[in-house]
Amino acid sequence: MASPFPRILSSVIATFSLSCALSAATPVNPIRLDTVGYLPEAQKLASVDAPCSTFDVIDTATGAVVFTGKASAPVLDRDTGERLAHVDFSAVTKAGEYRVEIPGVGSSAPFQVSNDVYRDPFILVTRAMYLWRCGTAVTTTYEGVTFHQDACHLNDAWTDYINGKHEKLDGTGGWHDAGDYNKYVVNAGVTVGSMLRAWEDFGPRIEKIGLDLPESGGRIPDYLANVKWETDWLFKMQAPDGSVYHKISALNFCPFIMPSQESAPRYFVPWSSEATADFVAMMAEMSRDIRPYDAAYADRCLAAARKSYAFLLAHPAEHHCDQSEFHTGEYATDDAPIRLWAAAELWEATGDKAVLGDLEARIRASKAKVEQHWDWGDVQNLGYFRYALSTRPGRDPALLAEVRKNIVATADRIVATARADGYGRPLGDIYYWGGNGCVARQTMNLETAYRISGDKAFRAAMLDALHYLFGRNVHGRSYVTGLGFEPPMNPHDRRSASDGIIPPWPGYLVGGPNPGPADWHDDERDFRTNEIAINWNSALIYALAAQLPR
Ligand code: 9MR
Ligand code: ZN
Repeated sequence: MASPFPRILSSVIATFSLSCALSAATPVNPIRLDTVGYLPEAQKLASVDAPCSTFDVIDTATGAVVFTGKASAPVLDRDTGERLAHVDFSAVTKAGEYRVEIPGVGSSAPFQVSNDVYRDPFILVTRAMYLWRCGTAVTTTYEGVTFHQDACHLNDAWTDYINGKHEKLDGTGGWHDAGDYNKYVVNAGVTVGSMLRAWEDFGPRIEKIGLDLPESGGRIPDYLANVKWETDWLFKMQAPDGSVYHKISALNFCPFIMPSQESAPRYFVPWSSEATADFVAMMAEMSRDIRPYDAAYADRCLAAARKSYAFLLAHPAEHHCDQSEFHTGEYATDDAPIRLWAAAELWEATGDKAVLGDLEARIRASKAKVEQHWDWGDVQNLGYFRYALSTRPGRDPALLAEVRKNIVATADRIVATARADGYGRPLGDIYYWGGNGCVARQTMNLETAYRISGDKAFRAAMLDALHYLFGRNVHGRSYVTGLGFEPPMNPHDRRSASDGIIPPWPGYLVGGPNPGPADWHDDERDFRTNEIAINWNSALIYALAAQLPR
């Protein structure tokens, strides 16, 4: 990715060492646990980076010791190099607020135990998608602070790069991508896919929750209306021939200004097969999910999906677009995984035998290799999950058995990885750009495997992902703005950096440590570890939706 910062600053950021990052910051609490909290019946573990033997759990309301236990012997954590003991306070099941106290070590951050401990976080993180809206004013008040953005990018966008003429075509709406304000169809793919998958897997629980959106009170449930804001925009990204424009973007990332202040021209960027395939999948999926509430919209989505699918069949070669004049997000990748997901969603939406044939040929060609951790380029996983859990008839039983077996085997590896990690991190010792989002998205592998096998270990490991992201990590901090203990205060988010308000916009998961376990810097310049992005938030939405009360 072209850097929005001078090369020299990027290399300064990149050369922060693990030790420097650990020692330069305020001291890290050695008792690391989920600072948001735990479900009553769930396993509850803290990782302790200090010698310890016994520990107490204190009820913060009364000061009473409600549980006393013994810490495990310390174990060397391979990636951080720390010797971590575990304390297990699963026995604390009564709703309340608590902290762990260890003689000679100190006291943990407070945490909740409650049946609906992830409900408010779910609302916050889902509403954060609304706050990402482009082309409209948005406002929210959180913990007494009001955040506001005026309507932005009302001139989206110019056609210079798609037809050689300097004309305006309506490309308003949609979500900004991340800490930057551009709009990319490929990253919309995994985002809409993860959010709609949450609706399909946990809809009855989600539907009970109001999101207080401008659309609230209408005939479409809030959660779907929230996603529809993006599909409304996607229609504008489809060319008359069915190809789909890759993105709407300025030539460069803008400085830290509010979105309504960005005046640089923004352009439609030519079609790509990746964007076209993602479009097919998103529109086919939306057509199914929204049909009970708005059949006409569902029909429009399905017609658009079919049209772009036909275009893809007529253009089987991978087609990346020329982005050479653009120094913004690229989101260029192998299109085969995305074509697989597109076929899966269109088949599920229509039951069309020819589309199933295409899907199964693609699954065979891919060897049904389920990815253990994945992001915007690996949406074949969404295709496998769809294929495996569909109730439609007609699948090849041998292939179906193979896909299901691979999903379960991959989830087994995720569970083993989490168990072997000192912080229960389901991604283990792998760290890359956006790793936090991938930790959250692994919960989809686990939920799918659970639905296939019924093995409760998968459901338990889904909580490990949340615990890591909310503070059971080397920093002992929450990685989500506005939630838990010492959350990020300076995310790489242009709104947060330029609105003149101290707390950052709430409900956003930052990319996380990269390239090492401690390489996270709560510094607004550090787009490599401290940026926010729609794809990562969507994964956290899925992970939280899975834990909503029934
Ligand atoms: O999430 C993307 C990551 O996988 C890539 O390695 C990185 C570099 O290309 O780009 C990330 O996506 C960024 C996008 O290019 C522009 N908007 C912000 C995204 C999050 O950092
Ligand atoms: Zn905008």
